[in-house]
Amino acid sequence: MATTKVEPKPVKAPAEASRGPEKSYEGITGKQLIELYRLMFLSRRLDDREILLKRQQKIFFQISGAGHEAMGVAAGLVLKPGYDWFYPYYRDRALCLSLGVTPLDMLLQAVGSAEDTASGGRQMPSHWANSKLKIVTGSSPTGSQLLQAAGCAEAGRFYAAHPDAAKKASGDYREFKDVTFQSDEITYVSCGEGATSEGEFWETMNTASTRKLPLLVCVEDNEYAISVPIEVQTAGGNISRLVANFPNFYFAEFDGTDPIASYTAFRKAAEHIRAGNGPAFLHGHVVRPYSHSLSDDERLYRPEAERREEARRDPITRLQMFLVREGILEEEAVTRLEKEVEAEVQEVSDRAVAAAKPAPDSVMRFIYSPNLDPTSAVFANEPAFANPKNHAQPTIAAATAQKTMADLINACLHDEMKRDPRIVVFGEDVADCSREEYLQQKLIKGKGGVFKLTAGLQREFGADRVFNSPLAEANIVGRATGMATRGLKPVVEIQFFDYIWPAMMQLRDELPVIRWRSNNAFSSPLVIRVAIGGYLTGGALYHSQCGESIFTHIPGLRVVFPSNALDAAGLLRTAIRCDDPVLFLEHKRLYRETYGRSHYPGPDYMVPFGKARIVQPGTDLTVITYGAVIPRALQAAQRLERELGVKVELIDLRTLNPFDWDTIAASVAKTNRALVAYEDSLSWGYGAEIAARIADKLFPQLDAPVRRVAATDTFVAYQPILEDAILPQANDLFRGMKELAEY
Ligand SMILES: Cc1ncc(C[n+]2csc(CCOP(=O)(O)OP(=O)(O)O)c2C)c(N)n1
Repeated sequence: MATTKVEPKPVKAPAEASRGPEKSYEGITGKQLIELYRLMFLSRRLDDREILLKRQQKIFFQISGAGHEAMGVAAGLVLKPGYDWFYPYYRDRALCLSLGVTPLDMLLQAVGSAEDTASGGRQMPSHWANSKLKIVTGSSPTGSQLLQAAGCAEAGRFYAAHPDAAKKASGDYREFKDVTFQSDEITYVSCGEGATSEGEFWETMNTASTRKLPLLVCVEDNEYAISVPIEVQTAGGNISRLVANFPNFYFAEFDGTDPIASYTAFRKAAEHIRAGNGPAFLHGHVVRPYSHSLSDDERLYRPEAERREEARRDPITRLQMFLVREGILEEEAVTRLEKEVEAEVQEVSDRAVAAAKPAPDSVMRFIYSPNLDPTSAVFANEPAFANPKNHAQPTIAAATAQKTMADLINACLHDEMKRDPRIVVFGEDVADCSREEYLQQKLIKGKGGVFKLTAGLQREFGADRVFNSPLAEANIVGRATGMATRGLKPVVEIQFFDYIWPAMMQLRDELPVIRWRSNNAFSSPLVIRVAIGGYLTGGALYHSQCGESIFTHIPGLRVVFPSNALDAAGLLRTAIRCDDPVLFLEHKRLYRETYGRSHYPGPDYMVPFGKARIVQPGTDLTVITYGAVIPRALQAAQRLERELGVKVELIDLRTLNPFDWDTIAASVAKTNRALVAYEDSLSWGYGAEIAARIADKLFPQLDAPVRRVAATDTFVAYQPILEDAILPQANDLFRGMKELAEY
């Protein structure tokens, strides 16, 4: 471990005879230092310009990189643009300039221009993105970039070990995903010391360490997170001390206002990583000469004396004095350089302010892939049963010779992994056995998921492609997102829907937003399989939850909820081959149910999204539902017909986002009555949206109010008597249908 505690002191050069631009300072020439100074000064002037523009109300937000410039340009000197990968923090303006983001690019984002190459006017300034330079679109949550960077690093290493996987292929998402990688590439990710308090920081350190990832984690420590000082944020006041025992890391702590000390740390870190020794952790002490952002006034919580003291460490003035003192630049030359920078900033500022604004009607662009529409006929492939005569549509009748939903999901995963070498499967317990030697020595059978849905995948495709994650759901989704950005197709598992919540930041603010916020420059198509639902007799609160409406409320995320084995196989294949992120909800109760079994439909069977299935045609009442309510509703509908002669048209939505409005509308036009049923608690549930749309759009065709049958507005209880009372049963559905038919 190479930890160096650096007290803030003036940039000091070793005493050497030669002076001037040719002299070298720990590997940086005087000439390079002049360029570093130019970039640092440019960075500061761009901040100042943005502050001015904000005051003139020409831009709408400002957050500066002031005080962090020396670390940024040092990183830029060591790392390779367009070769290494970057997940920069919002204070990394100087780094981005040194990588090749232009001042005009930056100000175009500040004004929110249509020509903003990072986001087309969709993101705040300093939310860097540049696909050519491999600067991956960043967001505002302080720690979510870290896990994605870990996934990005994993992807690079995966391609280096499996170069064939990088090849393009037609007919699925790979057609639209160019893959590049380098065997010694580095993924850079940075954050402030405040962000190290996020759990995702620790999850990233853990994974980088256990997997020896080529990841450079850089903490820019300005001792404040808005107004919260370091001693409140970090136990003992020093993050380096806390992380020092993570194995495999190169560590350095240094004065981040000194470009030479910073350069040395980055150079050594890069050597460590490129040699394949594992990740690096760099901790630079920097300053924050401006308030947190223009929305903050630090005078409210930092006394004048503290701010004056900090100003002595400003990296710009220190380097300027150093250049003059060392005879690298005459004072006159400094002035000239600064004037040139000022003129450049003025020029690009004028251009940015005059640049075209985005068109209001562009807002719907790039929520989903513009290239591959999963509702299209491309994804309508008929099943190829070995013996088609044997096949029956899902019924309640026992069909034991046929395959369960669990079988066909497993078969689909096998088929797709064989077909597509970019698929990786990971999650909690999904591997057959992490201690591979047990498998090789045939000592054990293997686990393959708590529900056995991934059984045999590791055996067939190896531990590089099928592996266990730590017990951390954000880790699973965040890493998968980073991998998918690089063109891999993670098909990850969240063991129970009830435990998806630690991943919520990644699922709400990251994964589904990446394409939209980068104006289609980046995308992360992947599949998250989640075991969901109740009716388990003893599943209780934490193994029975639904909650799909929370995810259908997220633009950019496809949500699928099959009710039978055949649909599960066909929809999962579409989910895997399509170009969007998909939440694939698998009802636990249906995994091995007799209802809805099917023969194996072959390796290319696909069901397009947004196409409902009419489970049973009818003329008197439309019932719209999905998932485990389907067999219960079918039972109720059959009883209704038997006892009252009422013919129910039962619609299985199959996918919840998108959903098949046309089928609903055609059915309601015929029956004039609609009941929406769902397993989740009634209020604010998924069916509320469907009911509202029917009431809104089909009002003239309705002979009765739109009704809903759903769970009570409670959690799901353990005792089966209570569970029965809480979740919608066939009797409840029967009652609801009867009342509506008789209305
Ligand atoms: C998850 C999350 N919580 C809160 C915020 C609001 N916020 C923005 S920046 C910030 C402080 C970040 O401090 P630090 O990581 O030390 O970086 P610095 O701004 O000091 O460079 C906070 C609380 C946020 N963006 N994301």
